[in-house]
Amino acid sequence: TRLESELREAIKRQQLQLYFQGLHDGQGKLLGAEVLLRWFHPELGTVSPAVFIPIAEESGLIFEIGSWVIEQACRQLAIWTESKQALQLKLSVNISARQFHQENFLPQVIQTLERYGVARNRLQFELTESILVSRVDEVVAKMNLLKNYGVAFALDDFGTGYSSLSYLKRLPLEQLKIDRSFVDDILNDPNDAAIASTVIALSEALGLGVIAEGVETAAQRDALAALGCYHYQGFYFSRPLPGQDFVAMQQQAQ
Ligand code: G
Ligand code: G
Ligand code: MN
Ligand code: NA
Repeated sequence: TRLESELREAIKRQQLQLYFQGLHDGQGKLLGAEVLLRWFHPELGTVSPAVFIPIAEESGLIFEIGSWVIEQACRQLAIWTESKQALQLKLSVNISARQFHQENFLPQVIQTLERYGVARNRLQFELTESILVSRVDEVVAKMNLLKNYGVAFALDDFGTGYSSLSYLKRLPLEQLKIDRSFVDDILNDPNDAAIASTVIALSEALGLGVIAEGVETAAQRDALAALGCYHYQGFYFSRPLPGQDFVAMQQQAQ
C-alpha cells in the first residue's frame, strides 16, 4: 500500500520524531516520561501511530522503526544527562509484541544502552497484553533477562486485552497502566470506576506500581486518588511534546 511504502522511507527522510509525555504524581511533579512516536508526512500530514504502528507490525518494518525508537530514546537520555540541567528522567518506551519476540531484541537493547552510556535503570518498556498470546515461556524468560540486566517493564492498556491473571503473576513487572478507556468516564460510569478500583487493588496485591492514563481533569485525578492510585499521565498534567519543548515545560514548572 501507499502508506506502507511511504513508511519504509520515513526514517531516511527524517519524518519520524519522538515526543515525550510526562508521568506525574498528584502534585504534578515529574516522575518520568513516555516516548510517543510521531510521523509527519509532507503530503499526508500527521499520521497517528494508531494507524502506522499496525502497518509496521504487519510488514515487519517494526523491527527497523522499533530499534530506531530505542536508539533515539537512549540518545535523548544521554543528551539530557550531560546537559546543564542534568535531567535524570526515566523513559518508558512502547514495544510491540513482534518487536519483543525478535531474536536479537535483547542484545540490541544492551548494545544501544552501552553505546550511549545510558544507565540501565533509565529505561522502562511498555508491553501490552497481546504479548501473552503466544510463546509465553519465552516472553517470561526474556523479560527476566532484561529485568536482571536493569530494564523495567510496565503492562500498558491494562484491562483491554487478553488478560490472564495466571500469566500476570509470572511476569516481572514494575507497574500496571490503567487504560484510559476506564479513566475517560470514571466520574459517571460506576463500571469504569469498579474496573479501575480492581486494577488498583490487583496491583497492590501483586506488589506492583499503578499509573492511570488519559487523566484530563482534576476531578478524574481525585477520583483515582480516592481509589488508591497516585501516579498519573494525561493532558491535565502535560501533553506529548518534542524533546526541547518537554525540557522547557519541565524547567518552567520548577
Ligand atoms: O500517541 P498516541 O496516543 O497517538 O499513540 C497511539 C498508539 O500508538 C498507542 O497505543 C501507543 O502505545 C502507540 N505507540 C506510540 N508510539 C509507539 C512506539 O514507539 N512503538 C510502539 N510499538 N507503539 C507506539
Ligand atoms: O496505548 P498507549 O497507552 O501507549 O497510548 C498513549 C496514547 O494516549 C498516546 O497516543 C497519547 O497521545 C494519548 N494520550 C495521552 N494522554 C491523553 C489524554 O489525557 N487524553 C487522551 N484522549 N489521550 C491521551
Ligand atoms: Mn504506552
Ligand atoms: Na495505554
